[in-house]
Amino acid sequence: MTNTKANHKKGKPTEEETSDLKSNIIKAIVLSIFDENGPSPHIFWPKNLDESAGLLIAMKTISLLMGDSTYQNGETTEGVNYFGILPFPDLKLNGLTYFFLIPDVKARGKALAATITVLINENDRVFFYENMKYLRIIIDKTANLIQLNKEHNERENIIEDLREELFEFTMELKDPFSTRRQIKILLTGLDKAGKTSFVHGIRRKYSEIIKALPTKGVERTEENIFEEQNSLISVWDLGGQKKYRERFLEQSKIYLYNIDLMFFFIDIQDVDRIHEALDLFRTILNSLIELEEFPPIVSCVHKFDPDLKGSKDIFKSLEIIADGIKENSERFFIKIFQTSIFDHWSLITAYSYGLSQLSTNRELFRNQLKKFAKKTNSDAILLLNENGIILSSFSKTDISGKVFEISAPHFQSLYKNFKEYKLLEQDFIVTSGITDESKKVIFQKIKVEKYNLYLLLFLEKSSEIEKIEKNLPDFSKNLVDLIHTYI
Ligand SMILES: Nc1nc2c(ncn2[C@@H]2O[C@H](COP(=O)(O)OP(=O)(O)OP(=O)(O)O)[C@@H](O)[C@H]2O)c(=O)[nH]1
Ligand SMILES: [Mg+2]
Repeated sequence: MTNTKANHKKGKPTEEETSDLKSNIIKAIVLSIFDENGPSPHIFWPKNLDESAGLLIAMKTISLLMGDSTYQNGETTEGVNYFGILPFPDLKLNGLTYFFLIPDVKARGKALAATITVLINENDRVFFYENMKYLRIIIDKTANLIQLNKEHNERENIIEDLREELFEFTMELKDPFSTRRQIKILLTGLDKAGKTSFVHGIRRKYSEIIKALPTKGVERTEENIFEEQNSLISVWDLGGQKKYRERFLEQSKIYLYNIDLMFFFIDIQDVDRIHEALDLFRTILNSLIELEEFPPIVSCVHKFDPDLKGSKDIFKSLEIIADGIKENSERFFIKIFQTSIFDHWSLITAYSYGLSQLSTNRELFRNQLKKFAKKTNSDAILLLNENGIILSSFSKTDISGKVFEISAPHFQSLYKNFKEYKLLEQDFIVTSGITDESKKVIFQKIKVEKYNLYLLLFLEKSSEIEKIEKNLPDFSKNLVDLIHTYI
C-alpha cells in the first residue's frame, strides 16, 4: 500500500527513509471503538505503537465525549460528530480527534462510539490549526468509510489510506511550522461607524471611548482569551475615512490576505449613509472572493442604542441593511448582530460569537455544556472567561437562550462585583424571578487550573444546587484539556 503520488515522485522510500522526511510530522493514527471491553484502540499506526499509549488515546478521546455514562442510549447516529484537538502531555503529543458513531445493530442504542485520532508532536500543533479545513475533510471521509465497512481488514486498509493521504499532504507543505498560530481579525466599515469604540467597549475602557479620535491607517492590538494560548490573535481596527479606506482596498492583498475573521460595522443611526456602507461591504466581499478568502463575517448593525429599540424608522433601516448584507454573499458565512456601546452585553455577544468561530474545539465545548445541562437539569448554560467573553453556550430552546439577553443588565452588575466576590470565596450567586418566577439563574465561579471561569445556568427554581456541585468536578476536569487547545 505505498503507491501514492508522493512515493512515486520519490521512488518508494523505505520505512526508515520515510521517517527522515519532514512528512513524519504525523506520529500516529488511532481508530478507537467503544466495544464490550470499553474504549479500545482497534487499528493503529505505527504497528509498534506502545500498547499503553494506544489505550490512553482511546480512553481519553472516547470518554471525554461520552463522559462516564455510556453513549449508546438510543439516540440516532446522525449528527453526532465532533472535531477537537486534545493534548496528551504524557506522550508529548497533540491529537486531532474526530468523534463519530458506527451503526451496529448488536450494540446498545444500535451504535458504537468511535474516534479517529491523528497525533503529532505537541510542539508542531500549529500544523493542526493551519490545516484544519483539509484535515477535517479527509478525516470525515475516513469516518464515513469506517461506518460502511465492517471487516477488520477493510478498516485497516481505510486507515492505511488515510495515513498515505496525510503523508502525501505533509510532503507538499513548505516548512509550515511556526510555533504559534497567527490569527488575524479585521474590523471594517465606514468612518465613524463605531469600530474603535467597539474595541474599547469590549475591553471596558470606557474613558477611551470618550477620547477616541478617528483612526489613522490601522490600529493593531492583541487579544488574549487566555493568558497562555496557542495563537497570537491580532485585531486590526481599520480607519474608515475615505483615504484610509481607499488605501486598504488598493492594498487588499496585504490587509485581506489570510484573514480569519471579519467584523463589518454599519451605523444604523446614519440613515443617509446606509447605502454607502453597503457598497463598501460589497466591495470588500468582491476583494475577498478575488483572493479566495472566505472568513466568517460578523456584521454589527451598530449604534443600535437601547432607547431606539421599537422605533419604526430603525426597523425599516434594519430591514434594508439585512437585505443588503445578504445580497451577493452566498459564498460567505455571515451573522448579523445589533450592537451598541450602551449595551455591553450586545458587544460581548457579537464579539464572542466571532471568536468562537476561530476555536477548533467549539463543538467539544458545546458538547460538554450540553452534558452538564442534562445532568443539572438546566435549560441554558453560558461559559465565560475572566474578561466576560463567552467561550461557549448551550440552550435547549431559543427562548431559554434569550433569557441571558434579558437578564443581562442584572448579570452585568453582578459581573462587576466578581472581583470582590472572588475575595468572598463564595462560589455561586442565585437570583430568581428575572423573567419567570418558576426559574432561576445561577452564577457559578469555577476554577479550571489557573483560570477562573464563570458559568451562568438557567434552570427550574426547584433544582438543587447540590446537583451542580456534584457534577462540577468532572465538568471542570474535562475543560482542562479543551482550554489548552481552545484557540
Ligand atoms: N450613539 C452611539 N454612538 C456611538 C456608538 N459607538 C460609537 N459611537 C460614537 O460614534 C463616533 C465614532 O466612533 P469611532 O469608534 O471613532 O468610529 P470608527 O468606526 O472607529 O471611525 P474611524 O476610525 O474614522 O473609522 C464616536 O463619537 C463614538 O462615541 C454607539 O453604539 N452608539
Ligand atoms: Mg476608529
